[in-house]
Amino acid sequence: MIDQSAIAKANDAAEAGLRRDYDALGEHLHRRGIDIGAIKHKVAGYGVAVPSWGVGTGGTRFARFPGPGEPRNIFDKLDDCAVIHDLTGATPSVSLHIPWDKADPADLKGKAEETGLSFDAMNSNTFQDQADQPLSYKFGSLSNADAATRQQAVEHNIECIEIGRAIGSKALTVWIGDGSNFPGQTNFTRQFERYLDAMKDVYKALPEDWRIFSEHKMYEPAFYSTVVQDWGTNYMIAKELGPKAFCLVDLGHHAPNVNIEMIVARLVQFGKLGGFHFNDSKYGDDDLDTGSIDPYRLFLVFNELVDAEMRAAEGFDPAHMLDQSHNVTDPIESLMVSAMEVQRAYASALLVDRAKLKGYQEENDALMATGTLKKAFRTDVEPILAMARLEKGAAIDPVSAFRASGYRAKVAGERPAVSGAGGGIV
Ligand SMILES: [Mn+2]
Repeated sequence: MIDQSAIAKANDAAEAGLRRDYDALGEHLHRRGIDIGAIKHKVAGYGVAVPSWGVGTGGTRFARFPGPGEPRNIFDKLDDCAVIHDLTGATPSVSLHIPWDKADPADLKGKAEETGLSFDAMNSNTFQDQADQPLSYKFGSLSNADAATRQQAVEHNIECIEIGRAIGSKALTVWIGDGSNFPGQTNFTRQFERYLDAMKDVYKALPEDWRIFSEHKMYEPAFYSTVVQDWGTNYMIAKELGPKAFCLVDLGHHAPNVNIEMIVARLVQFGKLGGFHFNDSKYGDDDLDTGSIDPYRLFLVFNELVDAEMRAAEGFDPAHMLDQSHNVTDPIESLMVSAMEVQRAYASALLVDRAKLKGYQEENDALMATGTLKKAFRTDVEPILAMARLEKGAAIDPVSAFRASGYRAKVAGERPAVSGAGGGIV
C-alpha cells in the first residue's frame, strides 16, 4: 500500500541519529542491568489488533465530520489497516465487525493474503437494528423479554462464529447495549438470567479452539441500568459459561478514577482475563486515542501484564485490540500513534526492576516501590520502538512517512466524498 522505497528514503535520513540515541539508551540500560536487545526483541514480537471500524472517521451522538478518502467497505478498510501495519510493523491483525464488514469469506481471506494481514476476534452487533432484520433490539437483544428476539440475537452471534471460522479467527467478542432507562422497567435478575441462557446457546456453538469474550460497559446506551455493567458481572458470566469464556476489558468502560490495573490483576489471578480494547477517556466512554490522556495508567495496566507474563500465570493469553473513535484526526494516523503507545507501555513495563520492587514491597517501603515503577515509566523507550520498526522495514517515524506518502490524497481520488449529516458512532 505504501511504496517501500519512500519508507526507506525517510528512514535513511533518520537512521544515523536513531543509532546514536539507541546506543546511548543501550549504555544507560546496561548500567541498570537491562539488555536493550532483549527488550527490542520483545517489542518487535508484540502486535495489537486494529478494529476495522477504527479506520473510518468516528462521531458523537451529535455529529460526524468525515474526512477525505473514507473507506467504502471492508476491502478499503483492509487497505487502510495494511498501511498502518506497513508503517508501524505493530498491527498484524484486524478485528472485524459483523454485519458492517460482512462479505464473502473467500474474498476476505484473499484480501488478507494480499495485504499480509490476519483476522483477530470477531465482533457481533446486536446493539442496533439492521435493515433486513425481522425483530427489533430496541428493548434488548440477548436479554430481551421476547424469546424470538433473543433467538435472533443468538443466531447472529453464531453466524459471526461461522464467518470467523472461515477466515481464521479464533474468538468472538460480545458486547450488548441491553439494559434499561427507568427504575422498574426491567427485573434485574430475570433479565440477567435471560442473558446467561442466551449466551450459553452461543457458547455451545463455539469451536473447540475458540474463546468467547464478554465485554462490560458501565452505561450507555442504557442510562439507568446495564446488563453487563462491570467486571464483577463479567466475571460471573465467564464463570457461568465455562473454560472458553473470558472477560474483555475496554479501558474506556469504567467510571473515572476506577483502578483498572487492579481489575486486570484480579482477572489474571483467576484465569479469566480474555483481552483488551485499548483507548483512553477523560469523562466516560470517550473512545479517545490510547495513552492520550493518562499514559501512566496504560503503563500500570502493562505493569500487571508483564508481571503475569514473567511468572507465566496459568491460562494467561490476552488478546490485544484497539477500540477508539477518531473524530478530529486522520484515523490512520491516530491508529498508528495508538499502536505505538501500547508498544511503549509494554516496553516501559519490561524495564521495571521486579526483584527490587518485590523487595521494597516486602519491606513496606512505599516510596521506593512506587519510585521503581516511575523509574521505568520515565525512561524514554522511543529509540527501542523505532529501532524495532527500522529492522522490520517499517518507518522510523510512521506519521511523517504517512504524510509524505500521499496515500490519503490518492484514496480520496478513488473513494467518493461522504456526507457528514447525522450523528452516530463510526
Ligand atoms: Mn470496546
